[in-house]
Amino acid sequence: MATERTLSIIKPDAVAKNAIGDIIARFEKAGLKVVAAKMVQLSEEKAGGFYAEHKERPFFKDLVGFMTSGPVVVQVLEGEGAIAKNRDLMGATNPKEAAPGTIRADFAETIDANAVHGSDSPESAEREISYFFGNDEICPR
Ligand code: RTP
Ligand code: MG
Repeated sequence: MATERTLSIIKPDAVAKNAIGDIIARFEKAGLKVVAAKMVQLSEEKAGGFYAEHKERPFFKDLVGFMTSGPVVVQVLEGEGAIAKNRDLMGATNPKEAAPGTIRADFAETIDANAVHGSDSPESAEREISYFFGNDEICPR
């Protein structure tokens, strides 16, 4: 499998729980490398643009409200099959359906505040990484 990059966001609920380190440890233990990282307070515009694909969904307003409710940690993860590997580590969107031992099962309770985001395809990963990081902010390792 090819080396890939994916965008990960540690969402406001997990930051508020002081779980940043525990979550990043899971990525590193699974062989993913952090090649870019920053903490940011998203504006409504930035959060809405990030989730533009969901603009017409009933949950869009709540989603933007949640993502702007506190700071997030945005990272680029690199590794073999990084996109699928990160999604496996995250677990299902709804924490109640997430497999035991996944990040969402262990750090989240509701579908609205579900601890982490991860790109869902190579196309999303490319768009999402460039939405947050310039090339000079990514450190190949
Ligand atoms: P994410 O984009 O945040 O990594 O989550 P995901 O791929 O697992 O789920 P997605 O379908 O992209 O939805 C984005 C976020 O919107 C919220 N959501 N709420 N109430 C609902 O039915 C519903 N569906 C989605 C979730 O917080 C989800 O993470
Ligand atoms: Mg998604």
